[in-house]
Amino acid sequence: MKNCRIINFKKIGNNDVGFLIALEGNREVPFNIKRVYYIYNVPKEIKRGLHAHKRLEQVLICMSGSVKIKIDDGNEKKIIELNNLNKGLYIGPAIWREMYGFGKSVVLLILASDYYDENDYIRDYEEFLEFIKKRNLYSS
Ligand code: T46
Repeated sequence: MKNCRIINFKKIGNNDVGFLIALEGNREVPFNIKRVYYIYNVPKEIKRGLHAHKRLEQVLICMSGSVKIKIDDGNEKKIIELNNLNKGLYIGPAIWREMYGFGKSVVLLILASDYYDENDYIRDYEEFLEFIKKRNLYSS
């Protein structure tokens, strides 16, 4: 899907001494990192996300346990399971996302390209589809 992809991070180390993963902005992470936040202690039955961003780019990394992310570009939908410390899910602008299948042991870390701005959110699915339509018109 355009605007979403798995990034494989390089692990440094081995089973004898353990591993280290280093993430740098504009290198492993394809943008300048302005904000880091994490989501944890989410009950199993709860769905989070249910929105898209107009401009924000993010990389999601599951630091503990496993979580499912449904991504939707208005055309195609995909479900990705994040359960590996050396994989990140890049989500670009104009992608509807839903995170589910948490559990109390899950810690989801997010690296974001910008500061928190509620005006960048599209929290209504119909509005998201309209946004995509307009965006496609201007980009073609
Ligand atoms: C996203 C997914 C993956 C802040 O005050 N600062 C922040 O940096 C963030 C991210 C949120 N908030 C406030 C806004 C809401 O009052 O925290 C509350 C919960 O946010 P929200 O319902 O948007 O959380 P999620 O888990 O549904 O979505 C979050 C991010 O907001 C979103 O950008 O892509 O994680």
